[in-house]
Amino acid sequence: MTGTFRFSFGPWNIHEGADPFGPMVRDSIEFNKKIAVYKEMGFDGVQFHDDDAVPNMNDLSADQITKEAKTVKAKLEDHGLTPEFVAPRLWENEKTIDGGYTSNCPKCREYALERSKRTIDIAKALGTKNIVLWLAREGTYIREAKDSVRATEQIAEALQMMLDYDPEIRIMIESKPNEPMDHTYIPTIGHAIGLGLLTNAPERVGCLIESAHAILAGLDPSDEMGYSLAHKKLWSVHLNDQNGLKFDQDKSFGSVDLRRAFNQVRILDQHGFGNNGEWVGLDVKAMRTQKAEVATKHLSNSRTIFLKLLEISRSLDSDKINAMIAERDYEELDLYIMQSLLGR
Ligand code: 3MF
Ligand code: MG
Repeated sequence: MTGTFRFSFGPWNIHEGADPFGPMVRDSIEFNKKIAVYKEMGFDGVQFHDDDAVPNMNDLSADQITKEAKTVKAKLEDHGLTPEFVAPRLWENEKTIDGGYTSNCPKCREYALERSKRTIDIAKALGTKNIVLWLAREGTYIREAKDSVRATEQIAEALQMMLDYDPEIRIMIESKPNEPMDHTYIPTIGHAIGLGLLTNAPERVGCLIESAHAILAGLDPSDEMGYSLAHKKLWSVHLNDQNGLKFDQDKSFGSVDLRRAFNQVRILDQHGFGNNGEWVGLDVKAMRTQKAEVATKHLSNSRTIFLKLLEISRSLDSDKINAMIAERDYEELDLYIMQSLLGR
């Protein structure tokens, strides 16, 4: 089996280069200008946070939000772009200081649920059934602040509310072990898949794997992908790279560990990722040092690296590999893979 690969990214991946220790170093680029560069770089899909589509949504009524989102849909159509998913941004507003669905404040939890409904309205208006939940602040800085049983139930209840609100949508959980929280409640893809089982429609709950998030959990991203592929739950990915256990770096795909990237491409290809319309999302950040005119290279480079690794993966001699496996000569297999990555 081979996969089918179409590429997507979110407008936040073309950014101003601010970090926690310094301000913006590049001017903001308006949404219209951003969507004009997708096709040129070989991307056909756009990922959204709810407020990437409707920036001032907290000041608008539900009807106004839908109306606004429809104008965005028209802009996408002008450029021949497809919306991949919409994700509620539940980590910036003051009402999400203590979390969204697991906040200890009932009014804040209500805000998170209402905002999630508006996200679904936006997805509907844009023309996608995919909702992504990165559960950014659903966790603790100190354990005693929340009850982990109740918190898990609250997240599952939020999923159920969304599944009931629109019977067409499906939800992809994006796990991440830490940052901004010390510990999150959904740190790995196994947790994400398990969460679906607490709803009455697990077939509508899948996952999105981000390479760096798996690495931050001390796991190999390709094995996380394998686990979710075996469950038929891998509905999207955020490919990138990560230099050890630091903050979430979102480095260009393959730029730290080429072999780790190769194994992600290989597992996706060998198990037909994309054949049901799944997208290869890239969640990468430009280096702060990058000048404005060339601050999209991290995206096009990541795609190029993916396609090169795909070529290498497809060029491997599977009879040769099978013979080495049958002989249990994994040293020889190791060299064969390394030589292939080195261009022999
Ligand atoms: C956080 C992330 C986010 C999510 C995005 C969609 C900026 O570590 O990776 O990307 O992927 O919010 O859920
Ligand atoms: Mg991400």
